[in-house]
Parts: sequence; structure tokens; C-alpha cells
Amino acid sequence: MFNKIKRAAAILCAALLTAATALTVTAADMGEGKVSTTLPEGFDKTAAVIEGESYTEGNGDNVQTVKAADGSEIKYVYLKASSNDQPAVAKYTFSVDKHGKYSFAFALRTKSGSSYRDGKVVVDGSSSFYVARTDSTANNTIEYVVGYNAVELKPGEHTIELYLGDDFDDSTVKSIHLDKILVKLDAEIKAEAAAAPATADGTALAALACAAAAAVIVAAKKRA
Ligand SMILES: [Ca+2]
Repeated sequence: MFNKIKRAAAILCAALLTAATALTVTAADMGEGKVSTTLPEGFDKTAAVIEGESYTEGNGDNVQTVKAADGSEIKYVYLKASSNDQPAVAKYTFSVDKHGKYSFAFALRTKSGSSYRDGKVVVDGSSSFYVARTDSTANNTIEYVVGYNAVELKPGEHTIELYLGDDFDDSTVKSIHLDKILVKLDAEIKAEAAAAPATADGTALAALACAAAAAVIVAAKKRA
């Protein structure tokens, strides 16, 4: 029941943001994410980047690449509803060196005309939340969905898994195209958001990927 309520909140949040972009619904308000086409405030510097296609375990259908409108390539993992009972999942390992609350932002490839889709995120096998977005009108760009901002992590190794929403079935196209997961300590997000207005754009992501993460190290494991 609780998850159903959380899912409803995520759907409402995404719908409201689509209907009126001036309306601000924050992750803190909803306990869920909001959708943006630019890097979320506070994530534009020194967030750790987990590439969606570099999952350490899982049964993601495959790794795909598309060319974005600006000529760059988007490489992502394609999760789709399975024809058997095996849930589609991609799992990642990362570690942090500071104790605190962390937020996650999910960079999803857009596909015009695609249906509503959501994903269930599980951190360390227990904490979970949904990321959700509505239909997309854009094609081959990136939308960011900011995750629940109250995942407390202790120093050491952690896991994050992305599943399709658990009400997915095979009646329509149901899938997620995950490009990246950004991980950042909440205190650092707040400090950066307060220090400077967000100026992030697509080019900022390349710089971000090269930046030294202050508190998060993404595991260097390769997929088998
Ligand atoms: Ca990627």
C-alpha cells in the first residue's frame, strides 16, 4: 500500500511538472523526483557518475547507442519487461567516504511518443523509491529525474539497483533507457545550489564526468 501511495505521488509530481513548468514541486516536498531537461540544481559540479551501460550485474536487455540531436552519442542500458517472470534489473556498486544523506539523479534517454514509464530504485537491498516521468515529446535527448533525497549511507561500499516499476506488464511498450545515475551528498548539493545559480547544460555533463567526486567513488568493475 505504501508503495502505491508513493507511486501515485510520483505520477502526480511528473504530471504537474508537465502541465505547468512554473510549478515547483521538489523532491523534499514529494519524497519523489522531479523531471528536468538540464542537470538538476546542485548536481552540476562534482557529482559521481555511474554509467547506466556499465552495470555490474543484471539482465538489462542490452546496451544501446543513439546519436543525440547535437551529434553526441548517448550510450545506455535498455530495461524492458521480460517475457518470463524474471524482473528486468541493472545493478551497480559504488562507495562513499562520508556518512550522510545522499541523493540520486537519473539521466534517461528520451524517445518521442513513448509511454509513461517508471523505475523502482533499491539502495542496499532495502531503501527503495520510484523515479517517474510522463510521455516525452523530445527524441534522443536526456531528461533528469531526481531521486528521493533521504537515503542515508555510511562510509563503504553500497549497491543501487534499477528495476522497472512493479506493475509493468506486456500490454504496451514498457521500458526504461538509463544513461547515467548521478550520486551526491545532500549537504554538497545544498552548498553548491546556494553558492551559485545553476548554469548547467549538456556540455556541463562532460566536465562533470571528469570532475573528482568529493564523497563518492564508483566501482570500476566491468560487466561480465
Ligand atoms: Ca551512458
